[in-house]
Amino acid sequence: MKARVVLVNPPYPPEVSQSIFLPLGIGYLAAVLEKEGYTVDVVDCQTKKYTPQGLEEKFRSLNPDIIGVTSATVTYLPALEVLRVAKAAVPKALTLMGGPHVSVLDQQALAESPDLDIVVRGEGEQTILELARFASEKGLLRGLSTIEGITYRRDNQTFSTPDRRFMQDIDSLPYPAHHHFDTNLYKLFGVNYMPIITSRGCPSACTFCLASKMCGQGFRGRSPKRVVDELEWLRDEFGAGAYAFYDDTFTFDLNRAFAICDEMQKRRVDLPWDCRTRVDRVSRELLAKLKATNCQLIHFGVESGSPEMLKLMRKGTTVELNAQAINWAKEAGISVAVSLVIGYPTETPQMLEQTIDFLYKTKPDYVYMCEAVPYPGTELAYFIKELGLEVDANWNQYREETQIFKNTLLPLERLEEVKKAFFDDYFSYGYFLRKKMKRDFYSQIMARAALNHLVWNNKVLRWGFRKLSKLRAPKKSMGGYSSSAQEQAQS
Ligand code: B12
Ligand code: SF4
Repeated sequence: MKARVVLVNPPYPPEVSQSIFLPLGIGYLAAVLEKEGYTVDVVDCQTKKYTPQGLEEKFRSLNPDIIGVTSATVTYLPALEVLRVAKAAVPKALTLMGGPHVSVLDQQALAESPDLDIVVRGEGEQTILELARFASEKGLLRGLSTIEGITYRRDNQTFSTPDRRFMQDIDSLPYPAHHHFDTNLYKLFGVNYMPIITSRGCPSACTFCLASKMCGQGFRGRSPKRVVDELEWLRDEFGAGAYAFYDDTFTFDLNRAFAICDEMQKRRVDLPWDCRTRVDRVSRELLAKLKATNCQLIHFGVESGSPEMLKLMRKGTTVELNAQAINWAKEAGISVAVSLVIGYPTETPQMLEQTIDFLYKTKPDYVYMCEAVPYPGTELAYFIKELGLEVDANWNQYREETQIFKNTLLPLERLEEVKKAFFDDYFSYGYFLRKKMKRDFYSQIMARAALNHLVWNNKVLRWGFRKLSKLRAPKKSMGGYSSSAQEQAQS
């Protein structure tokens, strides 16, 4: 009998307000399993709120052989709670966890949770297929030592099999199994904003980022034809209204990026889209080409306006390259969002001022200010340990808005002060109106972020907003781009 598999997207911790999004990892795992004839159910605890009893009931009714939970650091503790409920409901089920947090802290996860049987490290498609095959054919926990990329417990000991090599032919992967999700629940401003990943791997190794560990440093791109097939599929089957290209560095291979645009033009795929890339992987010509295919927003990892910080983060870019890419994109008519890492160890108030000056000089359309978060496995995490800085041990706090360690040179109060002063100025009424009047999808998201900020900072407006709309007051916004789950629901 073929194993029945349930895949779970855990909830965010109750104190965290985050955007909800179609989880691509689960989508890919479900797709490869279904392609091989396994029955898969998906439980998304972010769009549907379950009580522990409700979740237990759900698992019991599905009665699966395997229950797999995904997790990042911020969702790790809720994911353990899902496993506790899962084991109580279906004790025979083999429980798995994967994702960036446990790919690094595999042993710790097994030690912390008696309800977790196996950690899947790194890319999971091939591994889950092999686990499903074992669960179906050979009986649980037998022959695990032959499956690469897992860590498991047996006789009170943990065993790690060798890392699995990254898949080379990612074109052979099926499309993510979005049919398991009600895509209406992930809409933004009524638009079906559908995610796509056209490549895996990032050849850079910035100290604060885990991407090259999760997907490898070798860039693996899908063929332009297959990419555009998927774009058409998203449009025709799911009513996509805009595309989010979630590749780590979409334009790493400039020729491939040109070829994707050619294919989009040829096949008249012209919905608005946005992508993420490095400032040293764009040219004027490429940006013009992206614009011609309706790329409306480009996200650059600018990180800092201080050359010293860029060096310390091993970003491999310069302040000049950052400014040049922003100018080029604006010249091409594409809006620019920049992400910054602030509060990095050894950053001084003067360095932070350099970053703020950079923003005033280059005037990007949107700014994310992300705290330097020492995700397990990053060089930043090791650096902080080396410096002996005090670190927050609560995984629920590991997100861009929270300070996780104390930078003695740049106290939290100072950081908050600088951030607030910047956004008070940046998110002006003028900014709000300009974006609102532009009417395109991305400008509406930016206008909403500005409105949140304006409302949050103005007592009268906040009071009026509550009274008039009878909606809960928007959460404080400090430049986070994606709207929270509540805002998504309201939009
Ligand atoms: C795109 C992206 C996003 C998108 C989401 C895309 C989507 N629709 O899924 C957006 C912008 C919304 C996003 C949000 C956030 N992200 Co993000 N994101 C990424 C990025 C660039 C790619 C992730 C991706 O989709 N990969 C492709 C899919 C197929 O891979 P995957 O999800 O990792 O799943 C595979 C394996 O992990 C494994 N697997 C995963 N789960 C399971 C479960 C089982 C049972 C098994 C067997 C296997 C398995 O198999 C999957 C298939 O191969 C990564 C960097 C990277 N390259 O990994 C960062 C990354 C995952 N994000 C990160 C972070 C921190 C966040 C945020 C917390 C940021 C914040 N707001 O503070 C939020 C919330 C994340 C959350 N809830 O999980 C960190 C995670 C670090 C950590 N230890 O937690 C990463 C690694 C970047 C970094 N800073 O280093 N993110
Ligand atoms: S921050 Fe961007 S460029 Fe740097 S390693 Fe991560 S994905 Fe690659």
